[in-house]
Amino acid sequence: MDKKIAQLLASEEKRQKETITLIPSENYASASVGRLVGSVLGNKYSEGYANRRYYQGNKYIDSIEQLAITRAKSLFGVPHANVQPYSGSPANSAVLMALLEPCGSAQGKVNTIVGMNLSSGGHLTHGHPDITFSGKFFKSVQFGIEEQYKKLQSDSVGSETHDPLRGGLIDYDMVSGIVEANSAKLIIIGSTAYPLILNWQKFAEIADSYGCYLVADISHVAGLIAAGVYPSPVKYAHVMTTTTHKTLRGPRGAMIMVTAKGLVKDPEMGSKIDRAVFPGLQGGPHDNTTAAIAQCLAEAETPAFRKYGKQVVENARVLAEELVSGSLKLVGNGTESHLILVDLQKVSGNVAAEALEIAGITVNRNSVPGDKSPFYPSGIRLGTPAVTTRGMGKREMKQIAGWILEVLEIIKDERLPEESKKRSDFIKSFVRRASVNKRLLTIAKEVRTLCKRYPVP
Ligand code: DSN
Repeated sequence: MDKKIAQLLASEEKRQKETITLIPSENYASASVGRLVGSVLGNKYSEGYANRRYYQGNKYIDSIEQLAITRAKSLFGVPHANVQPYSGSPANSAVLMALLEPCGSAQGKVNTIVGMNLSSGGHLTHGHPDITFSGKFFKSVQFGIEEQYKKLQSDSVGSETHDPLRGGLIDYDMVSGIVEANSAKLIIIGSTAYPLILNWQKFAEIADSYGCYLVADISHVAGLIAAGVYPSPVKYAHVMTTTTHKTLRGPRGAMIMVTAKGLVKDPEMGSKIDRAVFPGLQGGPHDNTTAAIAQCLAEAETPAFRKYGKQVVENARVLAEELVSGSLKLVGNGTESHLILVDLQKVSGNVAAEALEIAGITVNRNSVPGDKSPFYPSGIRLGTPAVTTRGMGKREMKQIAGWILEVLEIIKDERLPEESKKRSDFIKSFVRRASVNKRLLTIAKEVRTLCKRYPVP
């Protein structure tokens, strides 16, 4: 291997081994998944679908793709699956292209989509305005949880009315009003930073009342659904999209699944989606990824994976409880999934994420409901899929929570300048100071000691 790239690979391997990954969308895939991604399957071209390819030599590729499809259908209980999308955003774009009229279409009528906004825990592809395909090619109207979140803050602790773990933070009546007022054609729902359970049934009631498609983007929770520890939208949604590398612990890829309910609404839905993926938006599928998807779906059917999913949620619950006892403020006051969103209030998410990285704990800065800038947000997002894969449990979650609380205490007086032009310099100078902070460096050493006991796969 070229020396430079080999050195960089070795450094990244070391980083992954010696630090704690709490980014909730990251995980460690199995050695078999890795082997397939790096296999000869990456040498092949196979535009089209099984038995309908544009290239010769696809005998084995056809079987691999069929196997992945059969396993996806069986694991998630759906009649149709497409395993070719390159990743989550292309998967969502294919669904919108398949089911809706974009602006500039021959029909001349752009359709409206409704999704949850980014700072409330939705995703860019759920209609984020102006800068994404979903907000540019379609009319997008978004909803958020800002009001409920504000109300929860002003309520006394333990309030009966706003116990988030009993009803979530979403105002379903408000969503219904938005769908009706805008004659929406499609609702796309899924969370990247909403820690509580989404009520699929309520979204389905809204979609069905107004004749909309309901698309459930289960990217973050697919592995939890497979393990039976998070509710599946399969009975409620028409389409489910998912990436395959998060809690599902497979390769970087994605799938689109049409449910039985989807085929009742439109028997052609499966073929419309297949055509939108290829030739609509993509070229040749990544056959190495397809094989690795087939592998991760087989892994996800095992009792060991069910145990893993249960432990992911349990670990997140323990971590959240410890952080709350340390007086941190969590969006939703806790978690019902694999992820936790900490509202840092006065400290910036950027500063906290940098300090934690110096201490050997990798998180990402994240918007909290109502935040204006995703670049300078006031939260950090944590999750337990990767540490659980390493075998960590309750005791380690308590230890990690202790380190996080300590790091946040060290930086509690750091304030991001109001003036946005000064912010980047401030963060650079903060990183310089923090990189020589003795306690942060000692925590990093303690983290390395813990990591040695829990090797990555
Ligand atoms: N980047 C993914 C995440 O971190 O949640 C979403 O696309």
